[in-house]
Amino acid sequence: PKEIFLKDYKQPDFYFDTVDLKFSLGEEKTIVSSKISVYPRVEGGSSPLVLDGQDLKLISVTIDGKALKEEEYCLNPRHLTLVSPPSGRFTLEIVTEILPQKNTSLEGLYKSSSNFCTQCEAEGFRKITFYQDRPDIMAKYTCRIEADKSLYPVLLSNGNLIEQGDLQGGRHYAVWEDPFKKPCYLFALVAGQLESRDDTFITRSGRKVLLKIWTPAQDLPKTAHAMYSLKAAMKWDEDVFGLEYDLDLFNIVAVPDFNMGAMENKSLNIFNSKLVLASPETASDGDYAAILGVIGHEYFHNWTGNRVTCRDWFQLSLKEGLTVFRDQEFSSDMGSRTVKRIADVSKLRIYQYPQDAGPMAHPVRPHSYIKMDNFYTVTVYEKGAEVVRMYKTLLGKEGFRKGMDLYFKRHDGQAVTCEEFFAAMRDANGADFSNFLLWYSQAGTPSLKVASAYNPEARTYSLKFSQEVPQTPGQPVKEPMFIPVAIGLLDSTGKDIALSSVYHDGKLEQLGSNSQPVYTTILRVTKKEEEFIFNDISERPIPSLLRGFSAPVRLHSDLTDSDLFFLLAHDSDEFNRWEAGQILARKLMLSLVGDFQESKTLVLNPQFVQGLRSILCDSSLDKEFISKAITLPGEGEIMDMMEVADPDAVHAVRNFIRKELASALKEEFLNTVKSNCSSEPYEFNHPNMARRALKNTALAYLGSLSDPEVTELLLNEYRTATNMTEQFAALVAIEQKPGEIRDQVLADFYNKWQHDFLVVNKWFALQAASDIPGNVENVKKLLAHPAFDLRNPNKVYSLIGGFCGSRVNFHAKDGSGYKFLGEIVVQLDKLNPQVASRMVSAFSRWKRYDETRQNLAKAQLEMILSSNGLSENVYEIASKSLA
Ligand code: HT7
Ligand code: ZN
Repeated sequence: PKEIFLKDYKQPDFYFDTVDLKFSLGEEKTIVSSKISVYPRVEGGSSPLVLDGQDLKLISVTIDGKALKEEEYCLNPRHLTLVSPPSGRFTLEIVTEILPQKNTSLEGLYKSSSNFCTQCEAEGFRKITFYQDRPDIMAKYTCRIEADKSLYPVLLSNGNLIEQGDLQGGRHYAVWEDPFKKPCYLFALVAGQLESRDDTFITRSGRKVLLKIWTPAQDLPKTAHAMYSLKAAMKWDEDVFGLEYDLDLFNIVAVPDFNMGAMENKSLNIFNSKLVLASPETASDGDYAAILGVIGHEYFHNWTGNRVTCRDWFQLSLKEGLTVFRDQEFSSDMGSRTVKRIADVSKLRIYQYPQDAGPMAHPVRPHSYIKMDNFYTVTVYEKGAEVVRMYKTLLGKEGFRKGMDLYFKRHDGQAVTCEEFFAAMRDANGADFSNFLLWYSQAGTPSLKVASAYNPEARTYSLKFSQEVPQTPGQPVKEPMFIPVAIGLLDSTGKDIALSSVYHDGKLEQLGSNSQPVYTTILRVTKKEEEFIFNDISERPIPSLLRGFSAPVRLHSDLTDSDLFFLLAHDSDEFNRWEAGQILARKLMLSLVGDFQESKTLVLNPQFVQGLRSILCDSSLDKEFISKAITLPGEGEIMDMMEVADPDAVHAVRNFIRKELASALKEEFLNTVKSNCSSEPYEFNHPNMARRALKNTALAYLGSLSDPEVTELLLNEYRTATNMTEQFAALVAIEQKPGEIRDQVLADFYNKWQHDFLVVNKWFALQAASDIPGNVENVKKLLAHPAFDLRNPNKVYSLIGGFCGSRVNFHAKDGSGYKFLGEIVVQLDKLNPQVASRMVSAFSRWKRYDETRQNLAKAQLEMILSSNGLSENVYEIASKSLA
């Protein structure tokens, strides 16, 4: 397989300005005709025109109406090359035949249930027709669709519907025209039996936009929340960024077979049904929140991605990092900012930090790839969003908005790079960002150490920072990064100290005054070692470091346990209150893991129990915050901190602490459950979600006890729940204990929900991730369950992905979990390489484990690599994992 490098980027030799597509959709084959107006970058040049194409049958190719002779083009499995095209403008017409019904890769044109749909990002358009499939080719499109009228009554594409009518033989057609230039990855087509929920949005300039959400008729009642989310997103983008929707129609289509979450095709977003369909009975609060965020995300792409797009795929974070940041902010504004920040930082730590420390580590802007699909990663998305957040932290809300305005003013209608975004932020604010661009090019999570010293005589408080960026594949030597550290200092009563000035790098900087006190300031750490000295500090303060998680780094401070308990109780930065509790819990868990490995009796620190009790019982705190604050760090996070990851020890210790807390705080947890019950109908709003989150966390703790009173309570909760959030939480708690009750309740749940595939996926995921010993056998049985289908990505993510998330069973020391995954990956790769490569990633950190596990996992990776006809997708992940 060929590796593609950022440094090799070249401007295209030819541009396209209009593209007229015609699809004749059939039951066996589909004929695609394209008419492209082509012009060379340099008039009179003599370059060949190389078009990408995959799995296409070429029917004809003409230039300016003349069919090309055989010697005038070259065809191979990946390209159609026009050997010497005209040196001026010309019209290229190509006819191809494709087989969407046989396309199980779910990229290009494919069938989902009985409907046609497309997925072109990143490089799926080349499976539809021969084209320069790269984002810097931007053209205006029309699209004519012809199909059987009874099978496909609805025909959709980008832009505006300009013509429709009937044809002979029971067929009909529709013609769509998109007035905006776009890269081909934003092209979309949908044809099928669908109905729409309709609504309107009046933009702030008074234009009326028709909004349509399309699903099979029976699912329409479940689209109300998606419509609410879309309207909220449209309003938010106007309010916060002044960005208005630019067409009179916005379509969303929900499809059950989709490799990722959703796709931002211009005015025709296509969504995985999971992220559109919701009712209180079938979707949890988590699902509702995800729908809000993803509907927002795809809508926000209309400006950050579509109007201004990427020059090449290395710049993916330009649109994805920025748009994740925008959806995070949107969700924060719609709910609780602190809780959203905690959720986003947890996601970063649980998924991105391990990637940054493993064989697939890559910069936010990767330097190379074999298959671009493999770079839709948490690094590009989530770390990319943290990079955008740092601009905002450094510039403030107004400064950031100025930067965004300039970015659109300069680049609307263009395909640009991350430097252009950086320059807009810098120029709009006259800012000095020193070496900030390193965040795009250096992989690895920086480690930041802080040592503090108080000088009572001088009334100064010093913080000495030292940073280290770890080695990552291909990057053995790193430079120091620009790390914005938001900091506050607490006095002995827990109040924020007003910061007057800070001395740094030979300069004194004034921070606040009596009339304008400053309680949080941003230190710009840019060197390997650096000291900041705060003046006029009258007592030894407790520092609240990296407030709001102001940079994606691993922070190592010299805070003592008592400092951390103090911050947990008093910090005005709620994020850091949570963080203090997490640091304490991580320390505690690691020390108990050591005890477990030395076969010592485990004893839980009573101060920790007391700390959690006081959080749990503090009625002044937000309930969702309490739920997060009393949740222990995940097993993965603890394993990441160990020299050699020991899944059994970490699992045993986490369970031990959970049980100890549950029995010590049983009364408190029971009261929490009781006082957070409600017979009101389900509502998706922060107070209600927070109430349910707290109640469910308490139930989960109680579920770890072997206590008939608790079992009765859980069963009652399960039976009487009127919404999925509460019913599923009870089921999860019951699932922890193997036995007859567990089996009966799982069977009952399936019987109740077997008609709803999204709920059945939850049922698969719960059982797959179970910690009950030897669960691999159960998962194998579920593979043969009539509701399972290896061709549907959601089902694969639930059952196989769910299983890989279970530390004890996936990492079983007999290798049964690894063998199971290895065999499935080979099978899956034949159907859907993108999904198979996501699954094979579960092996990528095999070197973190003991020798026995290493050998077992390595053998599976080798087996996968030696299998016949392996896709480039899986090859890239498996080979990099072994390197
Ligand atoms: N921009 C979208 C990316 C996407 C995708 C990428 C590769 C393969 C399949 C895909 N489906 C969607 C999603 C997003 O907004 O981030
Ligand atoms: Zn996106």
